[in-house]
Amino acid sequence: MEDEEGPECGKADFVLLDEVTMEHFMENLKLRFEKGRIYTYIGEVLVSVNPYQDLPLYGPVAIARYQGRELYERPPHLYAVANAAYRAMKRRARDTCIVISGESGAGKTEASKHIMQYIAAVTNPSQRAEVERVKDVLLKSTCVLEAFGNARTNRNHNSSRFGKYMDINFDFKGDPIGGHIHSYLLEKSRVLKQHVGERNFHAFYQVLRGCEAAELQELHLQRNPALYSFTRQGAGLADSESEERSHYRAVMEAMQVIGFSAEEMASVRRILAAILHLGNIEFVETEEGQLAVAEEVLADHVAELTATPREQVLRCLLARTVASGGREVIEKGHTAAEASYARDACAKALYQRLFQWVVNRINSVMAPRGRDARRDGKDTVIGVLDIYGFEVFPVNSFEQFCINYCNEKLQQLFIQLILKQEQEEYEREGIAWQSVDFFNNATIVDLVERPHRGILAVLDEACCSAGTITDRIFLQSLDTHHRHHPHYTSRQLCPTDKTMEFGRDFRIKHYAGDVTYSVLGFIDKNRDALFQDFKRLLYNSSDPALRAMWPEGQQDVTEVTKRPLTAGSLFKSSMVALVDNLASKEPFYVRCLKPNQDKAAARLDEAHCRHQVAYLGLLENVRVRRAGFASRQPYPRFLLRYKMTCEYTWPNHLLGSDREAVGALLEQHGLQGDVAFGRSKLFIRSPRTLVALEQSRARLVPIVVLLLQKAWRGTL
Ligand code: AD9
Ligand code: MG
Repeated sequence: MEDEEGPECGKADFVLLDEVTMEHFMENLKLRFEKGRIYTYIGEVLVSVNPYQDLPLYGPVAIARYQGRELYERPPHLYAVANAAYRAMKRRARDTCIVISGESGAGKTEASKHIMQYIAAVTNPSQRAEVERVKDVLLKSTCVLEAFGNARTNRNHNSSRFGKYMDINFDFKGDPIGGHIHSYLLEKSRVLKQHVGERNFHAFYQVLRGCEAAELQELHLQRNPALYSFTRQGAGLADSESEERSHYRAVMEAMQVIGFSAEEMASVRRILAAILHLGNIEFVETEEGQLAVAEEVLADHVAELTATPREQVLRCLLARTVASGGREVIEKGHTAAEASYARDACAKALYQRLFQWVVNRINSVMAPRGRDARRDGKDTVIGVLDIYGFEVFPVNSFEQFCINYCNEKLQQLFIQLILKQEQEEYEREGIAWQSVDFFNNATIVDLVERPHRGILAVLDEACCSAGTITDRIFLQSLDTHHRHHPHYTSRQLCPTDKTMEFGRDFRIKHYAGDVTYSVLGFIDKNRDALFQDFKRLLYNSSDPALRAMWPEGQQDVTEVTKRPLTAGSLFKSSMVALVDNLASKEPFYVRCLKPNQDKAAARLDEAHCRHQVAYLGLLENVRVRRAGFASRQPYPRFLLRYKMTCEYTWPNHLLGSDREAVGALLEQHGLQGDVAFGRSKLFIRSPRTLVALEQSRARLVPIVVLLLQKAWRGTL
């Protein structure tokens, strides 16, 4: 890796483009991508293009090059952003965060891993044991969470099916002393059903392929994923068996390092197996017209693996207990459809609780120790956000709706912070501000989350109504509320549009493109009901890990009258809290681009990238950055870079202040008319000035290097 980039690599910062047009932007992006330069700045924002191949950009040598450097000293890199966030936190004792965004498959998760590796590599020079332990857990947690929370989709072979925000806590020395993971809405419907060509969560295949034969036998499982309804649908697309086995071993080892006990890991395997067996249970009617489980042995397996009584498992599958006024309860038999529904709800809930339990266990071992003792305000945090990217599938449901709403929220935050930050900086430095027009997606966020009429509120209303409201009626209600909204439409409102189905689809014009959602299942997924009997059953399990996942199971059946919050409203409040949290920290942004739809190495599909550049608002980002000033630099940093170009400043200036020295330097170049002097920074209006300075520096660098070499060799 070279430290300097020549002109053949294009502009390392889009702010330096001669003109801010899509053509110029794309030309630079393409040129850099072809040269293996996948990173480019827009000021302090990093634009990253997924190379879909291993490039020699990472590892200890590269990390050392970025350690302790300023952002512009080296070619653009994730390490530089990680370093900037780390240094800003340390220098100013302020919390910072790194927000990684981009569509599914753009490289967010990989980016977050590089950032964590950088932070782990540059901290704890004194090798304190506790800090090393925390770093190990931080790094290993990714592998475990990916096993349980990621899956193969048609967009990405390792797609995050949950949102992840991780706080890393640092002590006053700048060493990591703990962390906390917040996870957001796991796509649990995947447990039951996967689109053609997709898979269930990795963990299922890893257990099937990775367990020893004897272990599998104990779990009553056979190796072949095609034997299980829940893992069958992605048939033909499985990773190779040896790959799956090595993943399994890596996950088990990571769990061990984190501190999961052997007994806990066995519980995890048993729960995964119980879910697979549950998926194969079917219901039949007996000759007496009674509902029964077709293969009772499967219910036996579920009972054994969840350490619950067989009779009760069967009862939960075939009937439910309902309160019949006062403290009376009666048992009501399921229809076949109700039984299937209950089975599926139980499988989804089992998996979701398992996932949450894994997250909680990791958090418990990462919690900063002696928290109360450290109320001196000296500990600080870097937050890293890696959330599921914007996605569009042939059929989009409640999950895509939530994921895309989440991306709208993050785009909104980006818009607000970028504008806010610029404005604040100009104010702070006493410089006049000139605003730039943005497409503001606030109106789409509002369409989704507005109280009383927003889509989530209308959905909640439908869920609260007693029984009879169907998805179709919910859609009619949406049409009534939003018929004039510029970002909402449906077949009812636009009868000629045959790409939507009557009574089933609505469409949102998202900032990133149009998405048609099918309302089928919206009410059900939002209600997220699970019969109380299952909760009680699992709470009474004699497996302590499983029991801990179902704390509300201890409630008495007659107590359960309060309506639980819906999935949508819980998600909305978690998004609002997330955005508030991010807004309270100093943000650094990584904007990931997906180069093509085929996961092909080294191929940049121009139309696809153009679209992303447009919707991410990257051109506007460049314009805002340049609106008043293309570049700003603290006086000392400016001098460090350009002092060699002026006799008054080389090797060191003797003027009263750095600001005066910068003034003298610019005057000598005749560039003083193009800048404004802020309180602590120099603001440069046109990129040409920067280019002129860079050229002047480039002419002198070889001479300076020669002089330095001679000086070292003692020949000078
Ligand atoms: V999703 O919203 O979770 O579906 P991500 O997280 O944006 O998505 P991810 O980081 O998983 O995408 O990247 C997708 C794939 O691209 C990875 O599995 C790698 O095979 C590939 N990738 C991403 N970034 C890099 C990179 N810097 N170098 C090499 C990369 N390959
Ligand atoms: Mg991801």
